[in-house]
This record gives sequence, C-alpha cells and structure tokens, in this order.
Amino acid sequence: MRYEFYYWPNIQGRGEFVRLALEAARAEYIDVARGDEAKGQGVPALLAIMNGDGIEQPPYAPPFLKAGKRIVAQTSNILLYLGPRLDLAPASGKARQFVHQLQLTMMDLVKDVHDTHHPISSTLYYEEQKDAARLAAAKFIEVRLPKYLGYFEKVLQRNPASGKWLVGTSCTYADLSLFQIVEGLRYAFPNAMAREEANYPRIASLAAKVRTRKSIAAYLASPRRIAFNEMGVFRRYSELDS
Ligand SMILES: N[C@@H](CCC(=O)N[C@@H](CS)C(=O)NCC(=O)O)C(=O)O
Repeated sequence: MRYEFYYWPNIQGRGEFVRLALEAARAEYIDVARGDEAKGQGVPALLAIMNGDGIEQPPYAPPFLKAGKRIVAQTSNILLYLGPRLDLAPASGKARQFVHQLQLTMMDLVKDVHDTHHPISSTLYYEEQKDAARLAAAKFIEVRLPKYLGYFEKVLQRNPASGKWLVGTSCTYADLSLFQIVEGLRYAFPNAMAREEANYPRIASLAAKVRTRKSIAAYLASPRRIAFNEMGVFRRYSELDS
C-alpha cells in the first residue's frame, strides 16, 4: 500500500504523530501537501479533499490519510487504522483498545499545549491573547503537565510485561507519540522540563529508546523532519516558560 498523507507542509503539528508511525515502519507514503503543485500535489491537493468535492466521507481538518479509496481523518483514528497494518499495535483487542485510549489522552494533552498559546481562540493571533496565554501556560506547567506526565509514568510502571513500553513488550504508535510529546515539551518549555523531567525516568528512557531506533534516527536526521517552529502546536515563547 502506498499511502497518501495530508498535512500542513511547514509544521510538525498533529501530523507528526502520523509521520512518525509511517517512518518507524518505513511505510511507503507521499507527504502530499509538501509535494509539487505542478504534479497535482501541494496545499491545493489538501484543500481539494478538505472541501469535500465529490468525496463521500470528507474529513473536517488535517491530518488525514488516503489509503486506496479510503480517507481516514482524526489523528488517533488514523493511528488506530495504521497501527495493525504497520505492526505498531498489539494483537489482542484489549491491549489495542488501551493503546487507542492512551493516544486519545495524548491528543488531549496536545490540545492543552495548544491552549497555552491560544487560550481564547485559534482564530486570534498569539499577540492578541498574550495575557491569557501567560495564565494558561502557568497553570499548564503547574498542574496539567505533572498530571499528564505522572499518568504516563504510572502506565509505564504498571505495565506487567516490561515497564519499558506503554503496552505489552514492543513499541506501539503510542510510544512514538509519547516520544514526540517529550520532544515538543522540551522545545516549548525548556525551563519547566529541565525542572520536571527527573520525576519521570521511565518516560525519559522510553523517549531515548524511540529516538535511537534505526528508522526514527534516520528520519530525524533527514529533511523530511520539519524543525519545531512558532507556527506549530509546540511553540517556544520564553514568557510562557516559567
Ligand atoms: N482532533 C483533530 C484536530 C485536527 C486539527 O485541529 N487540525 C488543525 C491542524 S493541527 C487544523 O488544521 N484545523 C483546522 C480547523 O480546525 O479549522 C485531530 O486530532 O486530528
């Protein structure tokens, strides 16, 4: 299967969780919106699907994935679809559902991170909501960040199979996503993370293990990996990092 992946071309954003799964499995895929408009790719190709012209089940927003004639949207839903196909999900239904549950929880965290710089509305510029952003970020760092990281640390600790991966004995897409979250938090909140991270040794070791997997290390060193920047979900604004 040659997948067509659709996401905004200049940011990691939510699309990065899908890119990491495709890359970890060395799946064959095209990152369509980063492709050549002259060849029918680029952002116009993404917008055409978003507009839903002639599409029976149109997506609301990127990321989305085209697999043959099928179009799958919503980050967690895309990973639910790809997981077993890329050998990044457990075999048992119960374990697979827990991986999905963890992914949904991570996407809640991502929304909380987004709301640190856009607490009022994503239709306003950051500069128009800076005061609210300071308060949102302070509360995120003080309350939400330790709550989420504490939860994932506990899941790792309670995994009877290994304690190294979130579920079972091998790496799933949820582990890849937790790696991405750690990377993003380190980028956006370097001071807060420098203080907090020592409390979550299992998460830190999981992130290090994902980072050094051959396929992931190759991807991270390649031009396919977009650098973090102030247009994505994880943004570095020093005034928001206590
Ligand atoms: N819950 C969705 C959120 C999708 C989403 O918010 N996509 C953003 C980019 S990360 C977007 O382009 N949204 C356009 C919009 O909401 O109008 C997911 O996880 O995929």
